[in-house]
Amino acid sequence: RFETLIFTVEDGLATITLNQPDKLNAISTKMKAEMLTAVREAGAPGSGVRALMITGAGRGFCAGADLSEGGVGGTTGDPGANLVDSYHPVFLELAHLDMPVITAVNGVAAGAGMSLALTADIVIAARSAFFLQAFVNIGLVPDAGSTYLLPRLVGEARAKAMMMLGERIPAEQAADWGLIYQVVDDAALTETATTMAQRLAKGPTRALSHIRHLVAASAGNGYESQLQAEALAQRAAGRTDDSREGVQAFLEKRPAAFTGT
Ligand code: T3D
Repeated sequence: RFETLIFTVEDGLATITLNQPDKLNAISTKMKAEMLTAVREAGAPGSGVRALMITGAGRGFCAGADLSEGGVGGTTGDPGANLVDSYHPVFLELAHLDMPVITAVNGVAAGAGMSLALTADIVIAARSAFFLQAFVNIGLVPDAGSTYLLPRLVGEARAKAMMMLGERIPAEQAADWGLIYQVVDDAALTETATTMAQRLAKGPTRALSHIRHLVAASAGNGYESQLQAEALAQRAAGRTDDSREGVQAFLEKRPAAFTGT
């Protein structure tokens, strides 16, 4: 059904595998459209999806905008319009998902591909992967959320050095900096990330969703507003079946069986 990615759903876990390995899964116009469709399907009411994992086929995770298509920068293209028209819908759809998102970064994450990796709640990378703010190397500025996410994750000093120098940051260094959650051996990435994503797909989905939206909101909220936001989310979480089940399971000294409701 899709040409540029593989989309599967199994036991509540949706997986998008970017699948243009010859160009390190660079983001073509077609890929953006297909990503939007896939993310929307995952998030659609009644889809049964409770977690989303994004990874890449081959040796790259995603090399950012497909530069072979033309239209990126130069005198003919309008990258600003490209962003608004076709990147932002995908990235906003991802940001608004009411479920946890994991990226399994199997290789280079460059340009908007790095931005994509960082949209996840949990980023786990193969040891050979690296992160690259490639934009400056082609005379562009970081986009698709990088100027928002990166300083928050690693602080302005490291963020600006990455953005201005356009150097490769190896996965281990990225983890040391707090840019990503975990690094694992290349051979262990798929299994480790899938196990983590499956666990999230069986988690208390409503609470997990509130957690991701609360943390996102914290960037723009003052302390008092964030306390309010927590109280509202906690009221909603406290009314879920999963909350009742979690407490009951604790009292009965058994693992909780969450249903996502
Ligand atoms: O208008 C808009 O869309 C605005 C939005 C902009 C968002 C952006 O993401 S701008 C940034 C775009 N991305 C880049 O500038 C990264 C370009 N790629 C690289 O710097 C390097 O390829 C990597 C550091 C990612 C990987 O290096 P390496 O040495 O491991 O691999 P390679 O040999 O350079 O690439 C392998 C193949 O993938 C190669 O093709 P070939 O020669 O085997 O036929 C290469 O051309 C292709 N490839 C890599 N990146 C892209 C790409 N093809 C198209 N677009 C790419 N971005």
